[in-house]
Amino acid sequence: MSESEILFEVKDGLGVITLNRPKALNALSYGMILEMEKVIPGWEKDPAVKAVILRGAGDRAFCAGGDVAGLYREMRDDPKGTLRRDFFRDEYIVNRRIYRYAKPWISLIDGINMGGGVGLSAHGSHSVASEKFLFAMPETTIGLFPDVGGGYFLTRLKGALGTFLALTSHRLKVADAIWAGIVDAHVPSARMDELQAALGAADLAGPDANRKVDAVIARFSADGGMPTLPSLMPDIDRCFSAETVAEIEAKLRAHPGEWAAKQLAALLKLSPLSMAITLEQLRRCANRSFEDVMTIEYRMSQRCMQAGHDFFEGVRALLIDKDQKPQWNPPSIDGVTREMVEDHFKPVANDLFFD
Ligand code: QUE
Repeated sequence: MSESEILFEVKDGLGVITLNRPKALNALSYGMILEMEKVIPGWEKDPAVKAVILRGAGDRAFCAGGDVAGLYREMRDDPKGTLRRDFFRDEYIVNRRIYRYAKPWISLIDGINMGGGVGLSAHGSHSVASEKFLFAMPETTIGLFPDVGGGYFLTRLKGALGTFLALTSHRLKVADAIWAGIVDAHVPSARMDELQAALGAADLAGPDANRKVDAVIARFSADGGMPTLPSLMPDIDRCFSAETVAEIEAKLRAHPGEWAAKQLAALLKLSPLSMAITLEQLRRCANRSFEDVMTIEYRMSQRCMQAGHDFFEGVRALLIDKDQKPQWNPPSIDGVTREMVEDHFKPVANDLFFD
């Protein structure tokens, strides 16, 4: 086995990328991001590559997110470090390259896919998920916001579903992810290799390459089961269509039943500032281009990397000390001012723009 954190191989006309940190659930390190950005532009022009396949090593995860522990360590040990600036910039450049990729970008998701992993899969042309699939945008849990293009795809989901997923970190299994339009099809874990071989054997040439990939995937697709979201959507729409986090909390408080009480209890554990900036992110990103969304999210990311932000407390409590008891600042939503929120959307010195 190679020790590389990410593997690249051209095989049967497919550019195959394997995220290869199985012990860290394939969490995306800065090195992995840089290597992707080195290889994938070349594959886009290389006639020997007809499509890209993205997979995760090991049997648990596709990708658990970004390597936020690395950002935490730099913040703690090296106040002048540049990782906090460069990580998000280069990650978002890769997300945008995938969104605009000229060839099929096919993610075979056989396990956990959260945060940064969603940014590598959701913006591609195709994604399939196995029975081990588990999706979430869990960033409000650690004092961040649903980035990597969350502002783009979450605002395009039905009703208030995107707001619900963004604020609560709610997890979806494969049936719900298909229903939501976050993945295209269910392919059983046991058939993922076979699907890849069939894509390798297929003629994917021409302008209808994406349609040809659809047809191959359809041969391996199975029923993903019954989604739970259809019956929850009335409650989600009623409680999560609101202008402010305080209003959402009030609606949940007033809403009868166990579901609303559970959502409220979940929200009350999360970073109030994260929830407020996330709601503002979704408002500002609705109907914007992918590139505009990445500019907005980059500004937000840089504000979140400043000393004293909830992000460091969240990573500390959830991933480093694992005490599960983050001390958020402010501790509740009534402490979050308009100015604190607006601060996350101001231009930064090293702004990220695309032409
Ligand atoms: C929220 C997140 C992340 C998270 C947990 C959250 C995240 C992330 C990881 C993670 C998980 C396992 C690892 C690792 C990182 O956890 O982005 O290195 O081994 O990468 O509540 O956003």
